[in-house]
Formats: sequence, structure tokens, C-alpha cells
Amino acid sequence: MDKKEIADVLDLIGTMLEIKGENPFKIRAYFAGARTLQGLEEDLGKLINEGRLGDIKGIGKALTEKIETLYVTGRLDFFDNLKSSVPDGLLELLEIPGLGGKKIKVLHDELEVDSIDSLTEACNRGKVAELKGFGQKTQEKILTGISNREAYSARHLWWKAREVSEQILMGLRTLAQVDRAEAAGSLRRGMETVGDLDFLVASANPLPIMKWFTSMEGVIEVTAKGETKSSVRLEDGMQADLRVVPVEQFYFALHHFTGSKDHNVRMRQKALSLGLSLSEWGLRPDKEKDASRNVGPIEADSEQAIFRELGLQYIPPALREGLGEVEAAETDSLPKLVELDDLCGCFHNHTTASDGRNTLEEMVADADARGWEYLGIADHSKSSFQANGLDEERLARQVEAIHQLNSSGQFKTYVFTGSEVDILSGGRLDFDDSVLETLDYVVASVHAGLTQDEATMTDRIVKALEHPRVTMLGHVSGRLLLRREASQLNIQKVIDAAIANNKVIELNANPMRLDMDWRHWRRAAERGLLCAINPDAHAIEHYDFQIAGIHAARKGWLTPEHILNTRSLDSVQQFLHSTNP
Ligand code: DGT
Ligand code: CA
Ligand code: CA
Ligand code: ZN
Repeated sequence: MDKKEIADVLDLIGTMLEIKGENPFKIRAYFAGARTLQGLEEDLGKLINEGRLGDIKGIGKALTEKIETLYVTGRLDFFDNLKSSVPDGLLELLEIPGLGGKKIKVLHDELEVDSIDSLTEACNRGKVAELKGFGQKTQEKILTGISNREAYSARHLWWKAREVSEQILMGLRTLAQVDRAEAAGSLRRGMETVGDLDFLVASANPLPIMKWFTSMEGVIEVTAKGETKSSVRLEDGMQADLRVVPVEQFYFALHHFTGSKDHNVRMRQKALSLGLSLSEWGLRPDKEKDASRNVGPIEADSEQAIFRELGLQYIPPALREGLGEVEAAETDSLPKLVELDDLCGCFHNHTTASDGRNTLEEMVADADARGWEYLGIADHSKSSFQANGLDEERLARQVEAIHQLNSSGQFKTYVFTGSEVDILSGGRLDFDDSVLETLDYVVASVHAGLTQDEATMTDRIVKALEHPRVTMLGHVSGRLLLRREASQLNIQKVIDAAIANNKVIELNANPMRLDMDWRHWRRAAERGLLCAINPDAHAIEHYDFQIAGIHAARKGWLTPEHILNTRSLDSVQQFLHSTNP
């Protein structure tokens, strides 16, 4: 742990002792120790090595031992035990501005407040204002703090965050003082939801950049404004951080603030194993390890260079989740991840026949303009009446229209006839086999009864996967990110059934779905599961969702070989014939 992190631990110890009502002298010692560390100019490692930490005013014997333990091992039993003795709900209260250990103790003792919910309730009943040392003003401030916290902590769809971020990046890049500007954080890693936006700029002249950022369009509140770091809140509740660094630090900072934390931890360990110290500031010989090496920092003019210096293959941001990517990069065994250009078409698309906004012709024309070799049309089936699902007769007419379109030669894109068939309760399909046999392929999806228990839902889906006419499973979990939880499901059983029956599972690229979740793909694909990345388009502009699908697929370590719609028309036709004769 570094100085700052240790100071934070000491602070939290002091606060927790306050909450527990311990001896004020003891408490004061921790707070004083934290402040002393924060203001310490000398190198902490050096002080510890030379045994001089205890000599510093404000750091007594007990504190010295604890700081040394934290510095060397990164943890402290005393701290861990203390933390587990204080209810989580009380620690959560610390996130509300104006609430410290003493106030939290009073709230807990007098009003039995033990969570943000019970605090809100107490405020709403006017109980907090009545407490000694609180009053009406404090009560209001607490309520505002709680509602702000909700707005701040809200996450946002990657798709939405990306749109906002691109606007801001464009603005930053037009500024004369900006040498380089990139978005980092979870957005760059392609996480399905994003907490806040993290911008990074290289410049020798940060001031005008800070000024622009804090007064740009859409800013409703400036939450922090410093010389090289600012934070703002935007109209829709999204938060954005900006850091400006000198150009020689840019790629180190970009790597650091892209994260994830777990990835960074592994990278720092890797550096240390080579006698180097890696941080947001740069890469340099680890002085603590080898004080005689008086070499300067190592330069990097790209992220690639940083990985190269550490003897690693370049790790794309999508893989930086601390899930074994550093180990794979050590042995040159990172996957060659799929890219947008690898896609030759897709299978799950709707038209005005069901609930789409564009006609069959418009959908095909746009696919053609995108250079796609093939397009699958899979409108809803009759049970999805709320989505104007097709009955047998309307489906037959659509199939006929598609055959005509294909033979007309109007478009280069070949159109496959399909259907998104409802998986009914018990796993029955919404059409008879005789109807399904008229189609090139079938996407089977659950649209109703999403709240069945795990065993029932799993059996239902497995049953559908065992049906000979089913080609692929649509949006397996039914989740709508930030809006609706995934269905209860034994996903491993579903994956097993798909592999055993030679079925494809869709990676639904709709930014609200991104379903099946990327976390399951790596292992599933290793075991032989085939993926189809589908936009679930209900309009031509939804074809763009494939970008989100590709990001999720990359996070799942998928290569073109794992994905059906990277194959050519011929080979897809072969696949469909072999699985659906
Ligand atoms: P988010 O915003 O919740 O979607 O997730 P991130 O990953 O964008 O997290 P954020 O914005 O808190 O920080 C951006 C990156 O900065 C994070 O992925 C890694 C790095 N970082 C931030 N705080 C820490 C830290 O305390 N330790 C380490 N090792 N890295 C950090
Ligand atoms: Ca972030
Ligand atoms: Ca951030
Ligand atoms: Zn659907």
C-alpha cells in the first residue's frame, strides 16, 4: 500500500472507533496519524527501511507497527476485524456528506438507524432534526445527500455513455492546447454499463482545457475543479472526470485509468517481478528493491510500448478485467479477438410484419449497403401478439416474399427465411414442425413467463434446445440492463444442452440486452459452443448495435472461429443444411 492508501485506512479506523464509541484519545491518534502521513514529504519506504518512522511527531509506537504492516503486506488484521464488527449499513452512511463517525453513532444509538433506508425514513419523520447537534438544516442536507448519491451512483448503458463520450472527445480534440485525448475507464473496456466517464488529455497547458470542460454544454454541476483534474455532472445524471497529464505520462495514465483495478494490480505485480515499478506516472526501476540502480524512467509512446517493456503481448482494453489476460499475454496466448469487419451478416431481425419499423425491402437494402453477404429475417411468432407476431399464414406469405426477393437479384445480400419463435411454457414451440420445416432457420426465445423458478425455466429452455428445428437460442436470460433482472436460470445446463445438440446461442447485441452475458462466453466457446452476434434490429439503424455486440464478444475472448456470422454465405448455408436438413 502507498502512503495515501494507508492514510485512508487510518482515517477509517478512527471513524469506526468513533462509531463504536471508543476512547477519544485513541481515536484522535489515528486521525492525527492519517494527517501526518498525508503531509509527509519524505519517502515512506525509506523511513521504514531506516527505522525512523517512529521518530516522526504524531506517529506513536502502536501506529508505527500498523503502518509498517500495511506498507509491507497491504493488510492489517486489526483493521479487518474492526471492519467486520461494524455493520455494513453503518459504513454506507459515511458516503453521505456531513456524516462522520460521531453523528453516525448518535443516529444509531438514538434512532436505531442502521442503513440509508432507515436514515431516509427517520429524516422523513422529522426525527433527525430533533436530535441534539443535528437540527432542521442538517436533516435537509442529509436528505439532499441521499438523493444525490442515488443520482451519482446510477450506472448508464455503455451505448449511451459512448454517445456522450464521443461528443466530449470531439470537443476536447478541437482545443489547440490538447495534444491527445482519449476516453478511459469501463467505457474503453466495453463494459455493458458504465459508472462514470474518464477522460484523459495530454497537454502542457491544462488551464484552458479545465475551463472548457467545466463549462461545456450539458454540464449542470461542477463537482470538482482543480489544476489538472476536474469532475462534472451532466444533464442526464452521468458524471465525467477529466485528467490532464504531461505528454510523456499520457500512455501510462491511459493504461492506469482504463483499468480495471484487478488488471492494474496484476500489471504492477508483473512489473515488480522484473524489478520495475508501474504506476499512472510511469515505469521506472523499483528503487526499494535496488537502490543502486539510478536509472531514469522508461519512456512509452504508446500503450503497446508499455506491454512490450514488460515482455507482454499487447492486451486490448476489452480483456483488461484481471481474468487471466496478463498470464496469457506472458505466453503469447491471447486470442485474436473478433472485429466488426469480420461479420458477414446476422440472423435476428424484425420487419414491419411484426413490430419492426422498416419493411422487408428496407431492411435488406440497408444490409446490402453495409456490404453484408446475408441477412436473416426472424419476425415474432403468433403468441407474441403484443409484438404483432405472425401466424402461419402471414409467415408463409413472408417466406414467399423473401424467395421472390432472392430470385429478383435486386440486392446482393442473400436473405434467409426465419422466425423468432416463442418458447412456450414447458418448452413447446409456438409453431408446428410442419411450419418450422418451411424455414431456413429458427431463433427460439422466451418472451412470457420470465419469472418462473430456476428449474422450470432451465427445463423449458433445454427442451427447446433439444428440438430438431431450432437453430439458435435468442436473448437467453431475458435481462434488460438497469431495468429488468435476468430470469433465474442454470446457465451451465443451458450451455451444456446447446453444445450437446449442436445449437447456437445468440449474443444479442441490443445495448440493453447484451445477452448471453460476456462472462459466460470464454469457457462456453472453449467447450465448443457456437455464437451468433445478432442486433435484434427493429429498424435499420439498429444494425449499428453490432458494435456493442462485438465489444461484448471481445470481452468474452471470442475469435471469428467461435462466431457463426463471420462465416461466408456458402458455409452458413452448409451449416444450416447440416443442422436443419
Ligand atoms: P465505472 O466507472 O464504475 O464503470 O468503472 P471504471 O473501471 O471506469 O472505474 P473508475 O472510473 O472508478 O476508475 C477508472 C480506472 O482507474 C479503474 O478502472 C482503474 C483505475 N483506478 C481507479 N481507482 C483505482 C484504485 O484505487 N486502485 C487502482 N489500482 N486503480 C484504480
Ligand atoms: Ca469510470
Ligand atoms: Ca472515474
Ligand atoms: Zn425477442
